[in-house]
Formats: sequence, structure tokens, C-alpha cells
Amino acid sequence: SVHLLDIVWYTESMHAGIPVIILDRHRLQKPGLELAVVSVPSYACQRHTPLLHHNITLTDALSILAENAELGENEGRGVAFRRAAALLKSLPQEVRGAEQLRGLPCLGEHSLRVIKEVLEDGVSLEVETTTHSEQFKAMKALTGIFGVGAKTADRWFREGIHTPSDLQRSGHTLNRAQRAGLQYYDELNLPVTKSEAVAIGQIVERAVHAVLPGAEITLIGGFRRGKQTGHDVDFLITHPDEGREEGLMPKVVSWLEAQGFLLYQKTTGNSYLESKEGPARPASNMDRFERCFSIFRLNPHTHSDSPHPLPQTLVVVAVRVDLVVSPYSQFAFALLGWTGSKLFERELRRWAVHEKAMTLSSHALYDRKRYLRASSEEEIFAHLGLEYIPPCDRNA
Ligand code: DCT
Ligand code: MG
Repeated sequence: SVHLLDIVWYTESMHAGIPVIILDRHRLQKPGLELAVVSVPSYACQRHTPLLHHNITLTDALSILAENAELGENEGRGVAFRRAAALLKSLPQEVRGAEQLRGLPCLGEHSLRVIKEVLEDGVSLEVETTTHSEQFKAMKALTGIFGVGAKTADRWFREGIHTPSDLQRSGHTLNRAQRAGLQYYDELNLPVTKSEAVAIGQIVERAVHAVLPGAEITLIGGFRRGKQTGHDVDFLITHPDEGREEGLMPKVVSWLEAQGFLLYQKTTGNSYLESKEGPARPASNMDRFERCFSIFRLNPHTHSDSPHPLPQTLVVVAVRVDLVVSPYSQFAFALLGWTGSKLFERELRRWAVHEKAMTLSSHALYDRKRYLRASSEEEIFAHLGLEYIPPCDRNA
């Protein structure tokens, strides 16, 4: 019922090249302007999603439900809530009424119901019930232990174990990761700050250069997307002379251990098979890079710029650090695959398969049988027929 003249292309709100249409209510004899985003692409990898956005209350509510679904190992439901939240994060303005969401993709019935409730009542009953549920609280506390996944946490919850202290008292046999997770529980559940990440980066650089001069170290994960805090720090290591990076991790780990920087580490060797035709196609989304899951030790108060006063009992600052080694020829794919966010990565792979009949992993991109080479992220986006999205806009 809107006359063409009533539609204004509001270029200031042109968001990521997405046309945003403002319906001029004056012309419709109603006061105020109503935002109606009529064309938002449905894949998160087609959109710019900045870290700071306009719909935090709504995305927080949806994230709780996503987390609850993931803890209940209901992956499909979790992804649906994550997609809905990501859509809202990409909007150029605050949503004030459900009618503004008409025609937008990614918003399923359930997500829409939650959004409407929050818009009308300020809270969603389902979200409130979830956050107060004993099971959700216990599952969060238990999976908050490094080395504990949803399956294990659920088994313990059914045995009446709700907290890390319950677990400690239970006498359960824990593996090495879980023992470290329990030992450093409080420290590991404090957010890692950017300056701690930088301090760890300097240590990693010293370690890597001590055993392989010329190697390149890149901060990846959330910090590369501009986050100021994270649950861990992720680094990608490579060397311009392909092959020099082989077997690097054990040497780096020995150096770090000798200097007393590691509280825990587990290294896994690489398992990719490089052939003339390119890296082997992955059987799953799992990476096969040489990788080290570790817990670093930093001296408290020297490296921490935590806005919260650090507990007096804190003897060390324990920080989760992931190190990944990639051959130079796969570096761009590893960089893209490890920058995240998790949903952005999932959407890239979904786009590749469903829209381009290609397969993307952190090792390679295949157009059916043909390996597509790339030495930068920009080239990979181009191969995929996507506009380049910089890391700071991949916060889907
Ligand atoms: N990743 C992924 N799929 C997963 C796990 C990880 O694509 N299932 C990629 C995307 C992000 C990157 O690896 C690092 O993972 P995390 O450290 O878990 O994510 P993050 O974005 O760095 O989050 P945080 O800031 O909390 O560390
Ligand atoms: Mg991270």
C-alpha cells in the first residue's frame, strides 16, 4: 500500500551495501519515521556484523536460549537462535517494534516469539526460566571447567554434581585436562584482557623465534575481530619457506616449558596430506593442523589490566592459549577459518556448499575436484563470490 514516492533510499543507513528503506510516515500522514529494512542477505557471511551493535537486549536473550540448546546438545536449535541473533546484530538501528522485522530472513517462529516478548515486556519468560534453572546453571558451571564438554557435564549433573566443588568431592577420576581445569577454575573463568593477550603474544613470539627465526605469528580468534576480552588467546604460526614449520610445536613447547610459562599443554600433530593437487579434502570440519591447547602462566598484577580487582588469593594468572601451525600455502585458509566468529565460519561453509557447490575448510577451498589457491582472505572471498568482509565485521 506504499506509493513508490514514499520510499526514500536513506543512504546514511546504507549498511554494508545493503539498501535500507525508510518509510516516511509523514507522507503516510503518521508521525515519525519507521525503519523497514527490506533487503538483508540471509547468510551472515554476506553481511557486516560489527562488535558493537544496536540490539543487545534482544541478542542477549537469544544467546541464552542458544547456549541452553547447545548445552542440551540440540545443535539445530542452537544454530537457529544464533542465526536470529546474528541477523539482529547486523541491523543499522535499534528494533523498537516487531513490525519492523517483517520480511527479514533468519527469524524463525520461536525466535520471533522471544523477540516480541522482550520488546513488549522487557523480558522473555522462557529466558528467565532458563537462566534460573538448576540444570542450566549446573551445566554452565561444569562445562566452564576446561576439558569438560556437554556430554560429561550432563552425566555428572544426573549424578547430582552441580558445581566444581561437588565434582572435587565426588572422587571421580579426571583426565589431565580436567584436573588442570579444576585447579585453575577461577582464573580461567576470568575474561582474558587485550593487554594480557598482547603480553602472551610477546612470549609466544620469543619462543617461536628462538626455535625458528623468520616464522610469522598472528593473533587470531576474537581478538583479531576487535574484541577487548576473550575466553582464550589464539595464535596462528607459519613460515614463508614451506616445510620449515614442520615439527615446530614440540620445540616451541619445550622452550616455553623450560621458561616456566606453561601450566598445562597438550600438543596434537598435524594430519593433513598435502599432494600436488592441494591439501587433502577434510572428512569433517575438524582442523588437522599441528595444534597446542595450553594454559599459560602470567604473573598477576604485572600483565593484568582487568577492570575488576583480582582476587587476593590469585597466585598466578592462568590463561587458555591455543597455538596452531599452518603451512604457508594454507595460511590464508587457516587465518580465515580461525578468525571466526563460529557462526560466521559456519555460514561461510554453508554458503560455499549450498550457493557455490564448493567445500571450504581451514585448509583449502575446492570447486568440486579443483583446488582453488589463495594467498589472502580477500582472494578466498572472491573465489566464493562474496564481498570482502574485514575481521572487525565478522562478529556474527
Ligand atoms: N572456530 C570455529 N568453529 C568452532 C570453534 C572455533 O570455526 N567450533 C574458529 C572460529 C573462532 C576461532 O576458531 C577461535 O575459537 P574460540 O577461541 O572458541 O572463539 P573466539 O571467537 O576467539 O571467542 P573467545 O573470544 O571467547 O575466545
Ligand atoms: Mg578465542
